[in-house]
Amino acid sequence: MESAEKRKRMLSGIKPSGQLTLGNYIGALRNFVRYQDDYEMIVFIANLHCITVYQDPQELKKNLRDAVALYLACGLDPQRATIFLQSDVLEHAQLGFIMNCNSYQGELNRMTQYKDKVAKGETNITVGLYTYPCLMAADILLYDADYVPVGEDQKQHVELTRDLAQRFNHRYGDTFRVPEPVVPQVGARIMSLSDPSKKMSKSDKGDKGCIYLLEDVRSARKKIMSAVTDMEACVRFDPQDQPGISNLLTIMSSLSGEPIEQLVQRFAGKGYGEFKSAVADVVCAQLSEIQARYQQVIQSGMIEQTLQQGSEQARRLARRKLDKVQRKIGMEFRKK
Ligand code: ATP
Ligand code: LTN
Repeated sequence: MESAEKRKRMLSGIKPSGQLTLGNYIGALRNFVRYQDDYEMIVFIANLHCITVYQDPQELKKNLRDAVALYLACGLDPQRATIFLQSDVLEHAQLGFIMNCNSYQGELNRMTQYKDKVAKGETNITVGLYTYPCLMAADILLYDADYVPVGEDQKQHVELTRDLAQRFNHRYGDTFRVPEPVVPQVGARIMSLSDPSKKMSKSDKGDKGCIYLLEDVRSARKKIMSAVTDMEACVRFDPQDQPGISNLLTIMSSLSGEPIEQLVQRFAGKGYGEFKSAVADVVCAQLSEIQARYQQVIQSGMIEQTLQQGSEQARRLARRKLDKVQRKIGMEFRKK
């Protein structure tokens, strides 16, 4: 039965720039699944965002398919959530350009992801990567999202989206809903197992620090057992002085639901080997469950059907919003 009160809308996306990781799962994906009962959920695969960095076409195709399969395997339900491929809804790119024209270079220069790449001396930064936050704003504003669940690294982009929405509304009259980021309290930034000062990242290829959702569980266990820790020999939550152990505590707590303080008590006086082994048990159990469902999804034909249905639903909403935007700007004068 339809509830009389209109549900708030939530929207998010993940770039298929590699295989999805445990960081993506804890920081984003599993929250989409949790929220789908309480919100009108729209999730997409950001395949425009991912080509801001060169992708091997064969690998990209596989990653795309796997990303959709993993959305479903992790529990997103196409009956409750709208799931689609960003490039199937052309309005994203169109509103993205309009957002480019309403953003300033100074604002984009301040985006941490871009600044970090410049600071590292990367020279082949594409124009697409530079303007990517404008496309992300378009993704969100096209659907009048109330909330955007993301990991810590994306909060700044949602804040820029808010600024752009407010600026547009001020210039052209009320057009966009101003969204709010939703960042999980635990697990918003899972760190690399091999360098706990860095975010666990799917584009760090060949890194021992990253656990992939479709990775062999034996390999995942090995990575956890050899995760970088410290010489303190004490399981304590102290991200500053014991970043490796704190990261493992965060991973375990987010997957098991057991509060960090309780885990610290449970492992008081125990060695790192025993603690790591317990973390590995929890991670491997979660991976096994996801991988079993992934196999079912891959064989079911659900992927095509989900994307077809999702893109039709999304297109309807996006078209209406884009028409409104173009009329407000004065760049369209016909009634549609
Ligand atoms: P890359 O590693 O290629 O930079 P990414 O995984 O950071 O990519 P996305 O795939 O777009 O980027 O991220 C999807 C979602 O997962 C975002 O909400 C992001 O904040 C979250 N996320 C990514 N990595 C982590 C992490 N290590 N910990 C927590 N959340 C994360
Ligand atoms: N930029 C995000 C992925 C992304 C996204 C979005 C997230 C693209 N569009 C809209 C939330 C809402 C990233 O790289 N992690």
